[in-house]
Amino acid sequence: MIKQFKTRILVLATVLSCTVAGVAAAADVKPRLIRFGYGLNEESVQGRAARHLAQELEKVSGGKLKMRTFGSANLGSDEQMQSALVGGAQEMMVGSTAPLAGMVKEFGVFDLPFLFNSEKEADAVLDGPLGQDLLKKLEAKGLVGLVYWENGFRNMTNSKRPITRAEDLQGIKLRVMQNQIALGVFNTLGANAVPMPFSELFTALETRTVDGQENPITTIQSSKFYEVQPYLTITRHVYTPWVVLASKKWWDTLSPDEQKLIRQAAASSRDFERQDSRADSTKAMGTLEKNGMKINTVTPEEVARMRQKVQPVVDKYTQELGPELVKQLNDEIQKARN
Ligand code: TK8
Repeated sequence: MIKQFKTRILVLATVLSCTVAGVAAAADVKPRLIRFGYGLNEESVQGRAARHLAQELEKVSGGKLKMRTFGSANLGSDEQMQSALVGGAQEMMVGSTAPLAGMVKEFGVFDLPFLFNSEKEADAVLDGPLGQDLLKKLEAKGLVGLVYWENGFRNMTNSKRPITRAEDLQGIKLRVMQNQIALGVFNTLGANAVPMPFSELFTALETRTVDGQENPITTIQSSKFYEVQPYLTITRHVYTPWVVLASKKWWDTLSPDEQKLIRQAAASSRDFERQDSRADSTKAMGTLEKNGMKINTVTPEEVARMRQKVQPVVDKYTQELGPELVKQLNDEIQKARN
């Protein structure tokens, strides 16, 4: 009888402690305000995922961890926010991998063109050993890399002409993301590549400071590039991830419980964002058509030609990034492909 009673108490205690841990009530969690910055506007996939992250964090922390989100680069461009995080002036952000290559050069692998064939391959590499190792490298530079969101396969837009072959890029001033690989790739394809932060891009297109740019369909739609760019060419030349980052300086002041809850909410935002991005991509394409964009797709033969054309750039940067790293990347892609 007594023994049975004891067992019951034990079971009850276990159930209780599990529940409490889940709600973080007994955990070491202090009320905090977290500033989270991103570059696209509030109606973008980034905006929706940022709000999801804020809600999730509030939920798992029982309302203690509050996140305030700032879209449209209101806290600065990706590079400016990266610096603010390193210095501890801002807690969190999401941004592209391309400008991160300035801190951890290996992030440049994602600017090598024509690597991934599908989102599934990208997910496998990013959530697998290579992607996770790259995130760990950020810590020495003052950043904590939490999860990858999908920015996506990039396509070209411009105000001059449809791009049916690489030669059509001749004389087109094309804004590219800010690293050497992107610059090398687009100059080699024949464009005049101009590196520029995303936050300055719409105005640059509107004033014809540049003729074109390249980004995923979802961004072309949410940033309303169709208002200033009549031509869209589907090239899917590169897949860019976004990385959710925290300031290491700030992160180190958090309790292990707080860090765990933030990681948990970040993982939920990753799953939400990828699903949303993929669903939105199809919808966005319709919106671009309705808004009068002239859309063409480069043929597989032309993609093969472009690939050949940029091979010297790929070879050069494979040496600089590390041939073992690029081999690992290709191996992981092959594994996901089969
Ligand atoms: C937004 C950028 C954007 C990226 C770019 O801050 O720079 O073109 O694709 O998503 O990170």
